[in-house]
Amino acid sequence: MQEQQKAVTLVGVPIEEGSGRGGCAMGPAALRIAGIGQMLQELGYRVSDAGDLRPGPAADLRTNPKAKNLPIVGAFTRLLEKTTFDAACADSLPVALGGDHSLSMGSVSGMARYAEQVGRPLFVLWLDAHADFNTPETSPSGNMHGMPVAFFCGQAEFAPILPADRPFVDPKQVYQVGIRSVDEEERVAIATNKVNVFDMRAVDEDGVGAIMRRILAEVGRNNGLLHVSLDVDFLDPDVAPGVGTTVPGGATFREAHLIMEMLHDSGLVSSLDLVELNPFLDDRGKSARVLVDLAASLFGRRVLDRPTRSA
Ligand code: NNH
Ligand code: MN
Ligand code: MN
Ligand code: MN
Repeated sequence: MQEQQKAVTLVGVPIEEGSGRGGCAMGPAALRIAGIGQMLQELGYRVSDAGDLRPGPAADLRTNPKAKNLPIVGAFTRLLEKTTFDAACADSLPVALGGDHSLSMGSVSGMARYAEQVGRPLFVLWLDAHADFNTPETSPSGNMHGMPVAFFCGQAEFAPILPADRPFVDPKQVYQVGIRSVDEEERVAIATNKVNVFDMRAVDEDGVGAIMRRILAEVGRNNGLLHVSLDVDFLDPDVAPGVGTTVPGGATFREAHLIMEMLHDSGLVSSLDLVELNPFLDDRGKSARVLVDLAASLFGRRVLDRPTRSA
């Protein structure tokens, strides 16, 4: 394998203003303490650390009760969009260490710009209890961590955070797995826009192995890039309690690992977000360690060598 020469760029994104509560800003520090960088080095990657992004609020963006903390969320979006794009252009796989899920407005938009430049379609795997397809108009909370998918799909009416003529992600190229909490109008929006949703019932009925084989076959067939966005609340709260929006009935430790192992074997992953970790709510670093462990599987740690199963 070529894995030895592969490069990864860690980007700390200490944003919590998209989530409506404090704590996620400590996420990048917790992931570093849990050994994210060392783990990647041990797996043979060249790791560069872009440090933590620290933008000030954007002066041109107005505060808006329907999109809370827009000036700082927008500033993070702009900076992370550029940082992600630059890393991908330098052939280094960007890993955003969150930070709340509003950061995916930036990371995915940066990857969409990169995908357009290299002429490949961008697919997104959204591992989350929530669909995050609200807009300022539909959101019951005004919290922007519930809006990133609508934003990078070009569906949300936002103030001009990024250029209006930027590349968007086709909602039909968004795959959501683990969903079990969707707001009323959001339900309509994901159906209308034909987002591919595998809710927890689908996981129970079909199993994550079958679901992932379908998704990866589709991405592979299209020579796509695959951005993976992992929200801590995708996992069952027993597995990962360190998150503000726990929803019972989430993915098990083994289901999550299988997804990561299959992602690695596919060779399709172009970029990763680890988001919504709230160390203030965690149980002695448990959730931070689970995230690093899952990332290790995604980056190639395995128990035994085995032939790759075909779809
Ligand atoms: N759907 C709710 C909202 O938009 C909750 C979103 N919270 C999340 N998303 N944690 O992953 O406010
Ligand atoms: Mn989310
Ligand atoms: Mn969530
Ligand atoms: Mn790999």
